[in-house]
Amino acid sequence: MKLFVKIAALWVLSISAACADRGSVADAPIVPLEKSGVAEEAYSATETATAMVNLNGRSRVDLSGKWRYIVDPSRLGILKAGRQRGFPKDRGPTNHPLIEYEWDTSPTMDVPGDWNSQVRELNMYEGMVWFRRKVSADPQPGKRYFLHFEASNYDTRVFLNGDLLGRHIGGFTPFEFEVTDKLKAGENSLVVSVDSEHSAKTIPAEDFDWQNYGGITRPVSLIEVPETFIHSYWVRLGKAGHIEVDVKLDGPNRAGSMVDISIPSLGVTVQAKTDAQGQAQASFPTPEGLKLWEPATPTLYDVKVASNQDSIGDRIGFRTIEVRGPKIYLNNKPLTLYGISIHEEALGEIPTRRMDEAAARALLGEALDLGSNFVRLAHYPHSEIMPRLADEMGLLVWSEIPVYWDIDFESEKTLHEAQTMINEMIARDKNRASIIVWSVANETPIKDVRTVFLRKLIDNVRAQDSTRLVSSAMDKSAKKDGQAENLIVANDPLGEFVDIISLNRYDGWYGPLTPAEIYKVQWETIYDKPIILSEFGAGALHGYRADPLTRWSEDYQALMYEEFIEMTKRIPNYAGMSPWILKDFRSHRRFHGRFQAGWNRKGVIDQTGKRKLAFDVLQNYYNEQDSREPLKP
Ligand code: GCB
Repeated sequence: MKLFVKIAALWVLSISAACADRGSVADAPIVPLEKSGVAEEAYSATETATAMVNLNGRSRVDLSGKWRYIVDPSRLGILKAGRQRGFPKDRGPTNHPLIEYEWDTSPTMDVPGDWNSQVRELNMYEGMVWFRRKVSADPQPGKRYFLHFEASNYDTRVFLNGDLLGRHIGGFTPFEFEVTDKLKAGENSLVVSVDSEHSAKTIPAEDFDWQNYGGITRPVSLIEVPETFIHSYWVRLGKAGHIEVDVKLDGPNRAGSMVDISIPSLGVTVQAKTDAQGQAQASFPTPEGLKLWEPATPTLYDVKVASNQDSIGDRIGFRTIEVRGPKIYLNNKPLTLYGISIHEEALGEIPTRRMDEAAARALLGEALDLGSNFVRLAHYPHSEIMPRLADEMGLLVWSEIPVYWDIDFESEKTLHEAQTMINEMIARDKNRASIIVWSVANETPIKDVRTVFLRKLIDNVRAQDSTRLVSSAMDKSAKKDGQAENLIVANDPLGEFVDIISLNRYDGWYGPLTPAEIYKVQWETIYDKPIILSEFGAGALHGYRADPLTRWSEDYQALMYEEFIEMTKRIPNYAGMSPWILKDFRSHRRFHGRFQAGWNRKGVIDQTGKRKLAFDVLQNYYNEQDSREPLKP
């Protein structure tokens, strides 16, 4: 069969991007925006399709660098009826009295990046900012071009050479627009508006406990692919002990094409033919000698997918994950999750959402040093770098969408947006063996409309992926009459639909108990399912030492960890934990002047990585449990 020596040269780029924003565009005539195709209705009418997978395997120009920006708190850059505005038009200097902006002299900031950490005045800003970058291109016949955004937070509109390409809602998942017919040879103007404001209608809504980093927070690329290209693939170990493959081609020759899938080091090559939609499936028995992926031995294989015109490689691990009764099984062996929760915020005195490989390695490296075999990537899909590194480092992953606290559960539109977030999360990461749990929400109120909403999300996840578990972090129990004060009953009706009952508990911090009274907390469950503590914790300022019953001290936090570890013995069906949280993180709802000053202090390390006493408590516990040793049958 034809192989994939199909050639790096194929991937050599024929596009070139301007290294920096070069400025100086001649005066452009003023075109009424109504005639330019940029009308307000168009903004809400556009939507994106799920983006292609695995950018690393593609021919692309990384558009990272300094982009010009304009802060637009009144959203004047969007055409308002009857007004001559519109930053999308890449005008140069002009004397027109109604056009009071000039891209070429506007300030610059780094993309990818959040504006909060880069521009002092924008530290707490929530609203609209416009960005512009010049992109030089040399489009080749027979090739297709896409502008791909790995994420921008929250509501993004993208314009190329003044035309709206589309709009994307959601701050943490990738999206792209095809620009094959719009990309000019020479210089192009790429203008992007990003609005980070949250409302009762957004996901999350207005109240959430982390810094709302705004901006084009993850990389933007101009991707070149063949006319018919490999849009996506999914290679995994299925339940029946077979390796299963799905491939999707996009382009005029997508139907009836042969695709080859190979795992050279296992001597496997198979072929499949695409259907009318460009989709092909293959399934083959698990090859002899296949080493399963698990934390102690995170084996990854080079996998290649090739079609007539395209080929792409990835590193993929194979494992199974299941729940049977109250236990979780990885590769058929009982598994306890020894984890830690992590926000997407880099270590450092000036916190940022921008995550490069070094920043991601630093966070996951701390999780490994703790002895974790598991990380909860809270509260939204993190940069793709995280699950890719987790694959390499042997960390199991929980990945979630930002349905957080109370959102507009009544709204069809909100449901649609949440479904899109799930689809985009799964599409991007389904080849990552490390991800074992898709979670649809965090701490939502118990009410029917919520349960119906989340059940639809869960059904959507299950329809797409039967090789992972589904959960949702819960915190409430429906109280029974006469229930003892310190009794926690895992009985949220949502529990019926998830695989793992995950509970966030803050006894000893938000409730009336002190850490010394946590021994009084008792547990019951109505579900024959595994229970994990998806959060617990206490705020502590690094370096503040005091009596263990003094709030905000490291000693108080350490005692809480000891008591919660002890409490796990009283939790029925106990299957693991991901305490809250690895690192102190920025949050605008943390007002305590002395101890918080805008930081949630529940980290077991502070923002620069200094470890608190609780780190040692957790590390000792995990090491005593042989948390990273090979699993036993
Ligand atoms: C929670 C939330 C988490 C908060 C944490 C806290 O229950 O899930 O997002 O940051 O509590 O520190 O209060």
